[in-house]
Amino acid sequence: MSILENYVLDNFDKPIRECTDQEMYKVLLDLVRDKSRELPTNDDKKKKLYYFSAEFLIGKLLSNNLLNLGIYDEVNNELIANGKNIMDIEQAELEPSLGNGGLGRLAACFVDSITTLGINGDGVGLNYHFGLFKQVFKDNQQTQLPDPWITEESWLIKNEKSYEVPFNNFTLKSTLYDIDVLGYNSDTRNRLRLFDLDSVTSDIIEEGTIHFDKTNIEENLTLFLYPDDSDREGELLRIFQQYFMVSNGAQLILDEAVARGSNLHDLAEYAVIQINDTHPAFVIPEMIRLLTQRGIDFDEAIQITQSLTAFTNHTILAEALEKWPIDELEQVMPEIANIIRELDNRKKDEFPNNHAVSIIDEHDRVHMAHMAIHYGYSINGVAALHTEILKNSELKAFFDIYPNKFINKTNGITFRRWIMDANKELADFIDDLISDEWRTSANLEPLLDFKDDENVLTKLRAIKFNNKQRLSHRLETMQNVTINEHSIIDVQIKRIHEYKRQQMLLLYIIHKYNDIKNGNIPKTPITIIFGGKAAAAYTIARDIIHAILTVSEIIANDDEVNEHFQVVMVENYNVTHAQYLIPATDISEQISLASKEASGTGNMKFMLNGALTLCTLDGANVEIADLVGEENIYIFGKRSEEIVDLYATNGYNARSYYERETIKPLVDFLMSPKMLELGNEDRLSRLQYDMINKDYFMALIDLEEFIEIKEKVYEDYEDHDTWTRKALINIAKAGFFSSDRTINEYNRDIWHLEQDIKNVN
Ligand code: 26Y
Repeated sequence: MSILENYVLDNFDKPIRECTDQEMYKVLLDLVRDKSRELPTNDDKKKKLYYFSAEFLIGKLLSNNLLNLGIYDEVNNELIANGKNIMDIEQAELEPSLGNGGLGRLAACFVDSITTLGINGDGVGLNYHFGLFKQVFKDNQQTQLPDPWITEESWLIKNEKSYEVPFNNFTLKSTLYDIDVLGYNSDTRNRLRLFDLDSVTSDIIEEGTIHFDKTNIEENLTLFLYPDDSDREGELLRIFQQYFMVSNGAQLILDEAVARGSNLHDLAEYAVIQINDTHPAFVIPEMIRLLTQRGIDFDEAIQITQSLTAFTNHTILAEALEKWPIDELEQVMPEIANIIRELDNRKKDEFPNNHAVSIIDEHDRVHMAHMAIHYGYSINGVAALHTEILKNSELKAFFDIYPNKFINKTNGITFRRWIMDANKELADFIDDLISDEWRTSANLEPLLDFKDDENVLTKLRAIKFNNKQRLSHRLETMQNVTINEHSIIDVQIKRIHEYKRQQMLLLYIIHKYNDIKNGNIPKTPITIIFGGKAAAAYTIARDIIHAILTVSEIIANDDEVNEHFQVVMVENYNVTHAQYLIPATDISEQISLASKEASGTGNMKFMLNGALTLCTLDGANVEIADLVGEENIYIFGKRSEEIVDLYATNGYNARSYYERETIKPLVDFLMSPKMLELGNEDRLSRLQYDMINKDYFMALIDLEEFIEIKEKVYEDYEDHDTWTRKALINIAKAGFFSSDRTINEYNRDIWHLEQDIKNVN
């Protein structure tokens, strides 16, 4: 009997051919879940990693899990033989958007690699009923709706474990859900451990909005990822969530460690905690509290906790570094507030007069990162440049006292999702050229042998074209926009943030539009695609979305221009969209203000799929440039030292750039009659005012260079062979960015766990 028939008959008593896509989805889910369950966990290994994260942006799991189980082709062939298409079946799976962006997607790539390498390690987080909001465009503006993902047919498996979390005045009892995490061809599995609360209900959400009573903790605790925290109630809810997550996680660790033989004094031989940015940093005082409750004295509890906790920093942006008012902690969890006070006192005694390293500052705010650095044994940045900036400026005061705690771990991406699943045709072609060994080693360098092989370059172009067609088809069905699959596809997809400078690309678009109106027709049509959500409370970011959508409408309506130039903003950008967009892309926009993007991981995904990078020397772009060489990448803009210096000396004046004759008309276009006819005056005038008078992330400083290099990039595209050769070199050099390499390094330098698979490049 074939792999599917049994399941189909058991469930529906009819042949595959007669099942709906929804029914087939249920069948495949059952099949994958059963196959996963057959795999043992890694619990026979003594020491275990707990990757604590507020976000796991896992994306859809079906085809990824089929691939990791090694049965994708078998299943796919049987579906095809029965007139089914796996892509259609996948539409039935709802994407769990349990993350914002980079940090959450990194956590998802990491658990895949941890399992692939045969490391004992689970992810610990919360089971949000709604992930990040669903973005819907209305009148050229972003609106936010709840985005449900939990249905009858889901990957969640209820676990019997439950813990009590003591808040001030009341206690909440958790429910644990697990999602199995599979590795590539791995004979063991790990799990995501997602804590939840049975009393949480979507009934308290105001119909058609993401608003709800923020004080009703029992009913709202795990409802949303990052509820709006612009008021005190919202901040308190975030603290409730964080403490609920870490208290459950810490109790789980103690439970499991004791079951494996720990006497708690030796806990660090059984467990290591990696905290993904500061959101889970309350695990430090909570672990101390739990250990003392179990009879360990306070000093030793601190020592034990310190010896098993490591911290990753993902940002230098001040507004993203969490600082909670101590009185709010007092209100939610007084015991934890007291422990933090004690931890702070000890450091104030140890480092008198060194205010820069205080945990509690003079405004009575708790600096979560400071606590994590003092009371953890390791702190890492996420790209070489980022770690240097932490050491030399942002966290210099800490580097001076703990030089040995600082280490770099350049981010990576899982090749399973980002090429094998997202770009099957390219993956298969690579197999033909260099054998499939790269699928486990991530070594793509043998591709370099083909850089002058015209047949190979031609085939690469054909694959790119097919991916453009696939994208075009998807955008047509999802958003009713038609893109030209023969055009240059130029893409910026990421959260909308001023430092990422979507507004700079927008100004370029205005320049290009004017240029085409003036008769300079591009040789090949150009399609610029944006995707990304703005935080609901981030006004300027929402203004930027509005301006992009409005400009894109002007261009679409203009018959002199629309054959040659198109601007599209993908609605509700998420992991699934990314899997279609990235393989179709020619130009990867990585244009953050130097020093501000800690690493970026989209940049790595694009490179792996044969896009050329147009970038500033920021985050991991620096390492990409080192690997591919400057002739295979487009670099522009001010360098990070200069920018750091400009901030230190207050040396940037937006208006002086605005006054330039190349720039002024572009910024003023925002308030032109054409824009005002279709757009919202408040939003457009606020954006224009901000660009002229504040421009805190210096969109104007690099604009002239940006315009110049963009013209060069489009020009270079016309030499198809040279372009594709560069693309091939990019693919060949992408191996370093496999998250298997990253995890191998974490394990070698920070975690020190048993590891089954060692041959990573
Ligand atoms: C404080 C809270 C509202 C908050 C929530 C989410 C703060 C930050 C974040 C998310 C940060 C994030 O995604 N950072 C990104 O992490 C990636 C993985 O390391 C990096 O590649 C990327 O440069 C960085 O912006």
